[in-house]
Amino acid sequence: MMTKRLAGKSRWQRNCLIFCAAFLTTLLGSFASSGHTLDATFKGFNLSHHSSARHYPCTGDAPSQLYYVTLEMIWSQATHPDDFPNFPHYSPPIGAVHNTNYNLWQPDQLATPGIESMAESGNTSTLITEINQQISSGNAIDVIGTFQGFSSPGSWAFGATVTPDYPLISFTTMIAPSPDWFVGIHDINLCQNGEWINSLRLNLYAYDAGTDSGASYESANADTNPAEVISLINTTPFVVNSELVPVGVAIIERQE
Ligand SMILES: [Ca+2]
Repeated sequence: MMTKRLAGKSRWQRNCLIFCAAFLTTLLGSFASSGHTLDATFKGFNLSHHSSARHYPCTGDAPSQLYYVTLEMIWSQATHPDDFPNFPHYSPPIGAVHNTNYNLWQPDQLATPGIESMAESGNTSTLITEINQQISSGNAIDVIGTFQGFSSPGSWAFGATVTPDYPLISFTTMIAPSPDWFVGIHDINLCQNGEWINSLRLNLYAYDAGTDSGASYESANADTNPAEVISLINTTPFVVNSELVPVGVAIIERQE
Protein backbone atom coordinates (compact mmCIF):
# COMPACT_ATOMS: atom_id res chain seq x y z
CA MET A 1 0.00 0.00 0.00
CA MET A 2 1.03 3.57 -0.42
CA THR A 3 1.34 3.89 3.31
CA LYS A 4 4.01 1.19 3.21
CA ARG A 5 6.25 3.32 1.05
CA LEU A 6 5.61 6.30 3.25
CA ALA A 7 6.18 4.50 6.53
CA GLY A 8 8.70 6.39 8.60
CA LYS A 9 7.53 9.76 7.36
CA SER A 10 5.34 11.97 9.49
CA ARG A 11 1.76 12.70 8.46
CA TRP A 12 2.62 16.17 7.21
CA GLN A 13 5.58 14.85 5.24
CA ARG A 14 3.31 12.25 3.72
CA ASN A 15 0.65 14.76 2.86
CA CYS A 16 3.22 17.19 1.53
CA LEU A 17 4.74 14.49 -0.64
CA ILE A 18 1.43 14.17 -2.42
CA PHE A 19 -0.19 17.55 -2.12
CA CYS A 20 2.86 19.82 -2.42
CA ALA A 21 3.48 18.22 -5.80
CA ALA A 22 -0.12 18.91 -6.78
CA PHE A 23 0.24 22.48 -5.53
CA LEU A 24 3.46 22.90 -7.46
CA THR A 25 1.73 21.58 -10.54
CA THR A 26 -1.06 24.09 -10.10
CA LEU A 27 1.45 26.86 -9.55
CA LEU A 28 3.41 25.91 -12.63
CA GLY A 29 0.18 25.54 -14.56
CA SER A 30 -0.77 29.10 -13.60
CA PHE A 31 2.66 30.24 -14.67
CA ALA A 32 2.24 28.37 -17.93
CA SER A 33 -1.15 29.91 -18.61
CA SER A 34 0.28 33.36 -17.96
CA GLY A 35 2.08 33.31 -21.28
CA HIS A 36 4.75 30.60 -20.93
CA THR A 37 4.28 27.19 -22.46
CA LEU A 38 4.10 24.20 -20.14
CA ASP A 39 7.16 22.73 -21.87
CA ALA A 40 9.21 25.81 -21.15
CA THR A 41 7.94 25.89 -17.59
CA PHE A 42 8.96 22.35 -16.83
CA LYS A 43 12.22 22.74 -18.69
CA GLY A 44 12.96 25.73 -16.49
CA PHE A 45 12.03 23.71 -13.43
CA ASN A 46 14.43 20.99 -14.49
CA LEU A 47 17.26 23.40 -15.11
CA SER A 48 16.91 25.00 -11.70
CA HIS A 49 16.77 21.59 -10.13
CA HIS A 50 19.63 19.97 -12.00
CA SER A 51 22.03 22.76 -12.79
CA SER A 52 24.92 20.91 -11.13
CA ALA A 53 26.94 18.31 -12.99
CA ARG A 54 26.20 15.72 -10.33
CA HIS A 55 25.53 12.18 -11.39
CA TYR A 56 23.00 9.87 -9.82
CA PRO A 57 24.01 6.25 -10.30
CA CYS A 58 21.22 3.69 -10.37
CA THR A 59 23.09 0.39 -10.31
CA GLY A 60 24.69 -1.79 -7.66
CA ASP A 61 24.23 -0.41 -4.15
CA ALA A 62 23.08 3.03 -5.34
CA PRO A 63 20.46 4.58 -3.02
CA SER A 64 16.76 4.67 -3.82
CA GLN A 65 15.45 7.65 -5.76
CA LEU A 66 12.19 9.57 -5.36
CA TYR A 67 10.28 10.77 -8.42
CA TYR A 68 7.10 12.76 -8.74
CA VAL A 69 4.63 11.70 -11.40
CA THR A 70 2.42 14.60 -12.46
CA LEU A 71 -0.62 13.98 -14.63
CA GLU A 72 -1.74 16.91 -16.74
CA MET A 73 -5.01 15.84 -18.30
CA ILE A 74 -6.51 17.86 -21.14
CA TRP A 75 -9.40 15.56 -22.19
CA SER A 76 -12.39 17.85 -22.66
CA GLN A 77 -15.10 18.95 -25.05
CA ALA A 78 -12.50 21.19 -26.67
CA THR A 79 -9.91 18.44 -27.32
CA HIS A 80 -12.27 15.50 -28.00
CA PRO A 81 -15.60 16.94 -29.19
CA ASP A 82 -17.14 13.70 -30.52
CA ASP A 83 -19.91 12.55 -28.22
CA PHE A 84 -18.16 14.11 -25.20
CA PRO A 85 -19.81 12.96 -21.93
CA ASN A 86 -20.98 14.79 -18.84
CA PHE A 87 -18.91 14.60 -15.65
CA PRO A 88 -15.58 13.67 -17.30
CA HIS A 89 -13.19 12.25 -14.71
CA TYR A 90 -10.55 9.66 -13.89
CA SER A 91 -10.47 6.88 -11.34
CA PRO A 92 -7.74 7.06 -8.66
CA PRO A 93 -4.44 6.51 -10.50
CA ILE A 94 -2.92 3.25 -9.22
CA GLY A 95 0.31 1.55 -10.21
CA ALA A 96 3.47 -0.15 -9.05
CA VAL A 97 7.21 0.16 -8.65
CA HIS A 98 8.47 -3.14 -10.02
CA ASN A 99 11.08 -5.17 -11.90
CA THR A 100 10.93 -6.82 -15.32
CA ASN A 101 9.21 -9.94 -13.94
CA TYR A 102 5.90 -8.08 -13.69
CA ASN A 103 3.70 -6.25 -16.20
CA LEU A 104 0.87 -4.25 -14.67
CA TRP A 105 -0.59 -3.96 -18.16
CA GLN A 106 0.69 -4.03 -21.69
CA PRO A 107 -0.79 -3.60 -25.17
CA ASP A 108 -1.56 -6.91 -26.93
CA GLN A 109 -1.89 -8.73 -23.60
CA LEU A 110 -5.13 -9.72 -21.86
CA ALA A 111 -6.19 -7.48 -19.00
CA THR A 112 -5.90 -8.98 -15.53
CA PRO A 113 -9.09 -8.98 -13.41
CA GLY A 114 -7.67 -5.92 -11.63
CA ILE A 115 -7.18 -4.02 -14.88
CA GLU A 116 -10.67 -5.08 -16.06
CA SER A 117 -12.28 -3.79 -12.88
CA MET A 118 -10.28 -0.54 -12.95
CA ALA A 119 -11.08 0.09 -16.63
CA GLU A 120 -14.79 -0.74 -16.40
CA SER A 121 -15.80 0.70 -13.04
CA GLY A 122 -12.82 2.62 -11.70
CA ASN A 123 -12.66 0.24 -8.74
CA THR A 124 -8.98 -0.32 -7.96
CA SER A 125 -9.22 -2.75 -5.02
CA THR A 126 -8.54 -5.88 -7.13
CA LEU A 127 -5.65 -4.15 -8.88
CA ILE A 128 -4.12 -3.18 -5.54
CA THR A 129 -4.51 -6.80 -4.36
CA GLU A 130 -2.72 -8.00 -7.51
CA ILE A 131 0.15 -5.58 -6.94
CA ASN A 132 0.45 -6.64 -3.31
CA GLN A 133 0.67 -10.26 -4.49
CA GLN A 134 3.55 -9.21 -6.77
CA ILE A 135 5.19 -7.48 -3.81
CA SER A 136 4.90 -10.74 -1.86
CA SER A 137 6.46 -12.59 -4.82
CA GLY A 138 9.40 -10.19 -4.94
CA ASN A 139 8.48 -8.65 -8.30
CA ALA A 140 7.36 -5.25 -6.98
CA ILE A 141 8.08 -3.11 -3.93
CA ASP A 142 5.29 -0.59 -3.77
CA VAL A 143 1.80 0.47 -4.75
CA ILE A 144 1.91 4.00 -6.12
CA GLY A 145 -0.86 6.45 -6.94
CA THR A 146 -3.66 8.09 -5.02
CA PHE A 147 -6.92 7.12 -3.39
CA GLN A 148 -8.69 9.96 -5.12
CA GLY A 149 -10.01 10.35 -8.62
CA PHE A 150 -10.09 13.76 -10.30
CA SER A 151 -12.05 15.58 -12.96
CA SER A 152 -10.91 16.42 -16.46
CA PRO A 153 -9.36 18.68 -17.51
CA GLY A 154 -7.28 18.63 -14.36
CA SER A 155 -4.01 17.56 -12.82
CA TRP A 156 -2.81 15.34 -10.02
CA ALA A 157 0.54 14.12 -8.72
CA PHE A 158 1.99 11.30 -6.67
CA GLY A 159 5.39 10.06 -5.59
CA ALA A 160 7.27 6.90 -6.60
CA THR A 161 10.48 5.67 -5.00
CA VAL A 162 12.53 3.39 -7.24
CA THR A 163 15.63 1.33 -6.45
CA PRO A 164 18.40 -0.27 -8.54
CA ASP A 165 16.59 -3.63 -8.33
CA TYR A 166 13.12 -2.13 -8.94
CA PRO A 167 13.60 0.74 -11.41
CA LEU A 168 10.33 0.37 -13.36
CA ILE A 169 7.06 2.20 -12.84
CA SER A 170 3.62 1.60 -14.31
CA PHE A 171 0.18 2.97 -13.53
CA THR A 172 -3.34 3.19 -14.91
CA THR A 173 -6.44 5.32 -14.49
CA MET A 174 -9.91 4.85 -15.99
CA ILE A 175 -11.32 7.33 -18.47
CA ALA A 176 -14.78 7.85 -17.03
CA PRO A 177 -17.47 7.47 -18.07
CA SER A 178 -16.46 4.80 -20.60
CA PRO A 179 -17.01 1.07 -21.29
CA ASP A 180 -13.43 -0.07 -20.46
CA TRP A 181 -11.16 2.73 -21.58
CA PHE A 182 -8.12 3.82 -19.64
CA VAL A 183 -4.79 5.58 -19.86
CA GLY A 184 -1.50 4.87 -18.19
CA ILE A 185 2.16 4.10 -18.62
CA HIS A 186 3.84 0.73 -18.39
CA ASP A 187 7.34 -0.55 -17.72
CA ILE A 188 9.03 2.84 -17.72
CA ASN A 189 12.64 2.19 -16.67
CA LEU A 190 13.95 5.25 -14.82
CA CYS A 191 17.50 3.82 -14.77
CA GLN A 192 19.17 4.55 -18.09
CA ASN A 193 22.86 4.11 -18.92
CA GLY A 194 23.68 3.61 -15.26
CA GLU A 195 22.05 6.83 -14.05
CA TRP A 196 18.63 7.89 -12.82
CA ILE A 197 17.05 9.98 -15.54
CA ASN A 198 16.15 13.56 -14.65
CA SER A 199 12.74 13.80 -16.28
CA LEU A 200 10.48 12.26 -18.81
CA ARG A 201 7.33 13.49 -20.51
CA LEU A 202 4.95 10.92 -21.96
CA ASN A 203 1.77 11.50 -23.92
CA LEU A 204 -1.16 9.53 -22.54
CA TYR A 205 -3.35 7.88 -25.18
CA ALA A 206 -6.59 6.02 -24.59
CA TYR A 207 -6.52 2.21 -24.48
CA ASP A 208 -9.33 -0.33 -24.65
CA ALA A 209 -9.02 -3.04 -21.99
CA GLY A 210 -10.72 -5.57 -24.30
CA THR A 211 -13.20 -6.56 -21.61
CA ASP A 212 -16.36 -4.61 -22.53
CA SER A 213 -17.83 -4.16 -26.00
CA GLY A 214 -19.45 -0.75 -25.49
CA ALA A 215 -18.73 1.56 -28.40
CA SER A 216 -19.21 4.97 -26.84
CA TYR A 217 -18.52 6.71 -23.55
CA GLU A 218 -21.92 5.97 -22.03
CA SER A 219 -22.74 2.60 -23.62
CA ALA A 220 -24.51 0.08 -21.40
CA ASN A 221 -22.34 -2.69 -19.94
CA ALA A 222 -21.62 -5.43 -22.51
CA ASP A 223 -19.08 -7.94 -21.25
CA THR A 224 -16.63 -9.09 -23.95
CA ASN A 225 -16.46 -12.89 -23.75
CA PRO A 226 -13.92 -14.14 -24.48
CA ALA A 227 -11.92 -11.04 -23.64
CA GLU A 228 -9.75 -9.40 -26.26
CA VAL A 229 -6.25 -8.04 -25.75
CA ILE A 230 -5.57 -4.48 -24.60
CA SER A 231 -5.35 -2.16 -27.60
CA LEU A 232 -4.74 1.47 -28.44
CA ILE A 233 -8.00 3.20 -29.43
CA ASN A 234 -7.17 4.70 -32.79
CA THR A 235 -10.71 5.56 -33.77
CA THR A 236 -13.35 8.08 -32.72
CA PRO A 237 -13.70 9.68 -30.18
CA PHE A 238 -9.92 9.81 -29.72
CA VAL A 239 -9.14 10.53 -33.37
CA VAL A 240 -10.05 14.12 -34.07
CA ASN A 241 -9.62 15.60 -37.55
CA SER A 242 -7.74 12.44 -38.60
CA GLU A 243 -5.28 12.83 -35.73
CA LEU A 244 -4.89 10.66 -32.64
CA VAL A 245 -5.18 13.15 -29.77
CA PRO A 246 -3.75 12.29 -26.33
CA VAL A 247 -5.96 12.81 -23.30
CA GLY A 248 -3.06 14.15 -21.28
CA VAL A 249 0.58 13.86 -20.40
CA ALA A 250 2.56 12.23 -17.60
CA ILE A 251 5.57 14.20 -16.39
CA ILE A 252 8.03 12.15 -14.35
CA GLU A 253 10.65 14.15 -12.47
CA ARG A 254 13.53 13.10 -10.27
CA GLN A 255 13.59 14.77 -6.85
CA GLU A 256 16.67 15.78 -4.88
CA1 LIG B 1 -16.07 -7.13 -18.69
